[in-house]
Amino acid sequence: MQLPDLQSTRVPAPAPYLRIATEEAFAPPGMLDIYRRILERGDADPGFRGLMGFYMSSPSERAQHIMRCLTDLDQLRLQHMDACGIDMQVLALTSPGVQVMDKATAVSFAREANDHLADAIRRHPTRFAGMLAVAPHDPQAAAKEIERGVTQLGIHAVVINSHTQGEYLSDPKFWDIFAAAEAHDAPIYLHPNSLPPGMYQPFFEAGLDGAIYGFGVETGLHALRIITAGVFDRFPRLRMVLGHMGEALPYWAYRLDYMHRATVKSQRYASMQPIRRQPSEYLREHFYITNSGVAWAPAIRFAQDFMGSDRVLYAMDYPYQHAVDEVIALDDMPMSADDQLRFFQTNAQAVFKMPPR
Ligand code: 1DF
Ligand code: MN
Repeated sequence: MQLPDLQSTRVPAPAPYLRIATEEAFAPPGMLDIYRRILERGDADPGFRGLMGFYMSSPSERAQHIMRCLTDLDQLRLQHMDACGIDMQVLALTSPGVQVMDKATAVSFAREANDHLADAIRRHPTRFAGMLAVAPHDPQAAAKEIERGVTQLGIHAVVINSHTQGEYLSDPKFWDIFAAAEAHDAPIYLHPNSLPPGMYQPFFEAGLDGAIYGFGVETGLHALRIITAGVFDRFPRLRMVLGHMGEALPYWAYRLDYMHRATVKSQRYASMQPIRRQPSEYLREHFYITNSGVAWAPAIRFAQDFMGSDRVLYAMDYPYQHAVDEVIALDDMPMSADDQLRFFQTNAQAVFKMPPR
């Protein structure tokens, strides 16, 4: 089994599908100003300092490139998309978005960011779609922003960057957010965040806290907490999206089901009560997954087998994984034309409710 060749500099050929990338990051300059103030205060959690503190100050080529790309929603980004053969990006406020801000700032900046995003989509309606930023630490305000975003801005999905200051959406105090997402049929993309203080050190000391591993572990944990807390029994029409190959959860499915059954039966934890279905059934029926960061056909094929090919979507993770070679590798996947059309185009159009173009 071969890993894709990451050295080639070919250009993607025209394809019989639109390439729609579904986990693409941006940062309004005003958000970076707020981040700078948080970082200067000196009391930011180590995960945030290690992540955005790094990108905002490192002279490395990668960091400088990422910062330049994040703030642009016009020429530079469209140029990069064209060079990679990307027809459309589904944009999300870069992690951690507003979730690291104090509650009042987060609520007001989420609105500002969503207006900024809606403006970019209006300027380039055939190139951009998006997800709404919300402040989970004010669940009522987040619910209202989902309503405003869907009904007034025409943005039909929500992004939440995993934990909010160490707290998880499995806590019922956040469930107004799920109620609003369900009522407006807006899928929630559960995107990674830097690790919360209680998880950070053992990952950080080995250099494994970031996108290499820590992000996926923490976001997968979050999705599992939502499943085992019974969120989908309470909100039967709620849909979610996970990146990075479902943060590896499809690969875990058998063991999750077995051990969940055994744990519930032995009444080992007050926090793990019976739920209606097996964890893998919620995964398959309530989640979509994207391949962000994993341009590797065998993993994608396994995900399609497990989830169904109508639930696996393409994502690049621009600008953090800005790689034209990966687009070419994915064009070349041994896959039926129907499944490849679903993967690159039609699943994204359905999940993010894109207008016909
Ligand atoms: C990184 C990766 C940073 C992802 C991200 O947001 C991010 C990274 C600050 O490589 O440091 O969204 N990612 O989704 O893999
Ligand atoms: Mn990402």
